[in-house]
Amino acid sequence: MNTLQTAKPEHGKGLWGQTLYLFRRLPSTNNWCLSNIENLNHGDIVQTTDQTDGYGRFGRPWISPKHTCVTLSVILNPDKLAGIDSTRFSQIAALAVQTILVEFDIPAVVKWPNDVLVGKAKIAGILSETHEKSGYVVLGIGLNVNIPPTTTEIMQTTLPAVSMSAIAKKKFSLLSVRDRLIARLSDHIAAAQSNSDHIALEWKRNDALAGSKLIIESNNSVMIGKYAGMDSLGRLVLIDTTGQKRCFWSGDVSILKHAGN
Ligand code: BT5
Repeated sequence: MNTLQTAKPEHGKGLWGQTLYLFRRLPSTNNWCLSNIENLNHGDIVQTTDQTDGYGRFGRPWISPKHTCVTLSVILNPDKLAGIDSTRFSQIAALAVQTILVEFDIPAVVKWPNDVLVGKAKIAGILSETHEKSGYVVLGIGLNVNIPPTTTEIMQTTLPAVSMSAIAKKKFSLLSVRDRLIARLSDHIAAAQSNSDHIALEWKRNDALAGSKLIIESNNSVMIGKYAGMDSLGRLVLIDTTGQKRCFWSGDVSILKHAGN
């Protein structure tokens, strides 16, 4: 039974000096937080280094071979984050991951709605879920740190997957990657609160989709068009084949043609 008592609390290591609870093993940090939200506070973080049944959007599996990934969930109370719409939390998390990767000399970019890529390969995924009764948001982050490129589970993902160690040809300390990620998450949240354009500007500077022709699947329909950026609400904007502007709140995007191809 994984209760808070079975976790190692690291006081001061969460967001804004809150507590980080480190579990030896959990099926899913997001799922655990959603089931135990009453014991958690704004800024607390739940982490495991052995996530056995992680998931992404629409219940897709999220693979994290043990002791090789940062897998954690951050608890956010939207009422305490004036100035940021909670629909933007996952974009802030993607920017925080992208920022630390660049700091580690890994040329990462963000891909709408919730991915971080290096080249065409996915290195991190973000999943934001809202606990209905409390309104708290559980912001899950999975980052591939030391996964060897030959790991079979990771070779079976639909998009190619990659890890920090595979790119940099060296291993990273999971703890220092995690601590830096939490620090940058706090920085991006503060910047988004003080400047309503922060997310859009940072996204534009690091956008994997810039200039490309796309196919988007959303709500059981498929559309092709030219990417026209992310708007100030966080929606993907597409110019369809008739020249009409279309905006999407959610969906799965594939690049048909890169800029310059
Ligand atoms: C995501 O979903 O990318 C969100 C992933 C969120 C994972 C975190 S880990 C901590 C927290 N606890 C959880 O249980 N979840 C969160 P989506 O956009 O639906 O992408 C899922 C797809 O990514 C899968 O269908 C695979 O093709 C691919 N995938 C799975 N594991 C991967 C990995 N380690 N690296 C790259 N791609 C992966």
